[in-house]
Amino acid sequence: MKRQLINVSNRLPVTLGEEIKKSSGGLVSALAGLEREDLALRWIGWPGKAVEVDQQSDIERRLRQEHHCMPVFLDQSTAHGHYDGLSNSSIWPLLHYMPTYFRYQPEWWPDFVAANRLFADKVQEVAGENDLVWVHDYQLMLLPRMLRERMPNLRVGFFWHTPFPSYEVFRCHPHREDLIEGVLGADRVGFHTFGYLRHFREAVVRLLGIESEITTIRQPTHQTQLAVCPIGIDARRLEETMKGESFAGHYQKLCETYRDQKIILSVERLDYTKGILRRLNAIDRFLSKAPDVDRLKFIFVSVPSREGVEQYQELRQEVSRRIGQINGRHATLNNSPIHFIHGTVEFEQLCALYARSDVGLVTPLIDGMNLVAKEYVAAQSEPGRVGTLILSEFAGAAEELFNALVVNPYDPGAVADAIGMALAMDAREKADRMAPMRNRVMRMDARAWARAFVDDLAAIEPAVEPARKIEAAIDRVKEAMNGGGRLAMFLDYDGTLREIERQPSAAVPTAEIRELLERLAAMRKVDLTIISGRSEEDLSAFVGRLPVRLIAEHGASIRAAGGRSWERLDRNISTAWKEQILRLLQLYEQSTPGSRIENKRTSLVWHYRNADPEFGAWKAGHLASELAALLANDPVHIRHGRKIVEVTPSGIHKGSAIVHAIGEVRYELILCAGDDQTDESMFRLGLENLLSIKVGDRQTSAQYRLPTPAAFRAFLRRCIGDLSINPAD
Ligand code: GDG
Repeated sequence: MKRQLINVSNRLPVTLGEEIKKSSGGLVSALAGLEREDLALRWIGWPGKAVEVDQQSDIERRLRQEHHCMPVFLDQSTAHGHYDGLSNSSIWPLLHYMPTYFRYQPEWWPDFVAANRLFADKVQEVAGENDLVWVHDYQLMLLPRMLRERMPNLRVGFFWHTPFPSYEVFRCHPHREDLIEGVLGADRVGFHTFGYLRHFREAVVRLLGIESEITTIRQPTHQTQLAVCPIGIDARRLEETMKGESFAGHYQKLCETYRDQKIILSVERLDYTKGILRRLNAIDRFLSKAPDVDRLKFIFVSVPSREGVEQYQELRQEVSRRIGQINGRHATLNNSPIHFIHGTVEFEQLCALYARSDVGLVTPLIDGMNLVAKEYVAAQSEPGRVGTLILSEFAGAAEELFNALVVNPYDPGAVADAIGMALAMDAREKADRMAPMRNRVMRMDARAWARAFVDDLAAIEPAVEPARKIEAAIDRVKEAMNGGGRLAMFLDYDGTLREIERQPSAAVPTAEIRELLERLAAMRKVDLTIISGRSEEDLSAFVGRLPVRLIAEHGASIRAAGGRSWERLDRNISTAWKEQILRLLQLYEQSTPGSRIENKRTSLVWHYRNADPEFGAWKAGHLASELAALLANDPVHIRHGRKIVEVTPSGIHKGSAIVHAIGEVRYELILCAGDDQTDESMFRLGLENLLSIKVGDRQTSAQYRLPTPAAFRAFLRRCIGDLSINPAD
């Protein structure tokens, strides 16, 4: 069977009526170009209006058969809370740096979750394990994570059509963590510009505390790749339209109507991000000084948008009021300078407008990309009749269209001057500016964009290691348990048995962990040891009451199962360096808010988990090099681990503590499990009956890997015959 490319966007590209009409947006053509022999295209989305329950199955059948579309039916109230509410009143304004437009009602959140869940149900119904899923935009931010939880092998891409703002703005959202975590379920996340990518990564680091490289975010279950892939226009459709008769007719008509006039064109959805009111101020200013207003026509095509959201209704009224005012002020007997269309025009008419206009005036206050700017450029195909593009520096498109007259839309004087310059520009300069832009826009079109994204998504290896492999480990443990010999278990605590907490003192064992350890400890043939970098006090407090052996401070002390006193394994080891190093760490603690020192018997640790993540990491790098220089001749080991820098005597490590603990006992199997660098000394012991398990995603010499502490606990349960949980979960 063909592999499917399942494209999921909030809105299906169809209009429901007597007939079902397929819309012809850029995304539709871009993806149609991908339909190859090996890829079958499917669409999932909301069909645009609430459908009566008794009509749903008929509409669904027709959508599937005629258009390969799978509808997600939402009742009116869920659709309102999801779309008008959470998506467009709370997330959209923040993505566009406009917290003053932010509105939030707690009852919208359950609608948002429910709608995303219904989308996930539909994907699950349609998708096979080997398929590709491409999710679009902020309305579906929770969907990638839901899909990963349900179908871990599915390859999921996510594309942001909007900007992604600075963390300082995004953090205003009450559900910021859920939203970001939702997106991180994807294998690949695409942005129009590097600026948006950089902001997104920063939000991940600061909100979720995940350390990441610039374009890779490692998570226990998979990696998310971040990529810059600016969207393009449907160049082929535009070119073909401009060859057609309908276009020629409209073009001719425009030339006649505006025979002696210069046209300055703006096209957009009526949205506060598009900068319409500020643009009108600039036009007002320009007209006040313009020598011949009769020769000028500003045409606005303002497409009605999100009319269910209050601020859009207010904007519409304000725009009409301002236009009336400006036209009143500058109209002459023969002309009123602004022609305002509140509606859509046919694509042929739009192309004719682009081609006939002398200036394309595109001045959003902020815009993910802005395809109108690119379409305007593409329509300047006749060498003798080329217009000029004025483009806001805050549109993503400005990064590619830098030969335009780039303006600051907040500066009415600068925009007014740019209009003057554009109208006065000589033909040569217009052509010189336009040619390289048009070349790029025609080549890097929507098809090229979609192909690049999908090819890279398809090349990603399935995220989860085959469950089969861990089954082999379970079999080995079970075999050892059923055999005649004994079994030793050396289990690290934080990050292995127990999830990491921001405050180390909060990581007390849960009831589930206590019960699990008790069951293991009660097994006659099993010798259980908890082996940790924690102090004797911490370990005693956390698991000291259980009948298990404890090894503290990475192997510096050991306490027998049920024992009370600790045996010190560090008798001949010097800690004379501690005093001087403590003074140094105190300086770092003082200058790095949120960091703190842990003074253990044999070692010193500087923790920076609660410091600013970037500043903390930077200071930690400095500290590690300073320590390396200071302690070059001391028998210590300096470790820059997970949000810590630690100095320990070099003779002490978990591996040697295990050798000590085992002593003369002959074990059938020795199981070691851990999550960080200090656990590698156990994994590298080289004993032939060793079974080693790494929890988490970093490099390791362990034989097996599990993604999370929860998966490790499930593994232990399986080993002792509790079949209720799957370790691959
Ligand atoms: C979002 C992001 C990002 C407009 N009026 C008519 C009409 N249009 C078409 C244009 C263009 C599209 O609508 C508008 O696209 P934009 O990119 O300008 O803006 P948004 O709708 O805000 O889109 C944006 C985009 O997603 C893609 O990632 O660039 O930043 O906000 O294609 O041609 N089409 C017709 N009649 C009209 O009256 N036929």
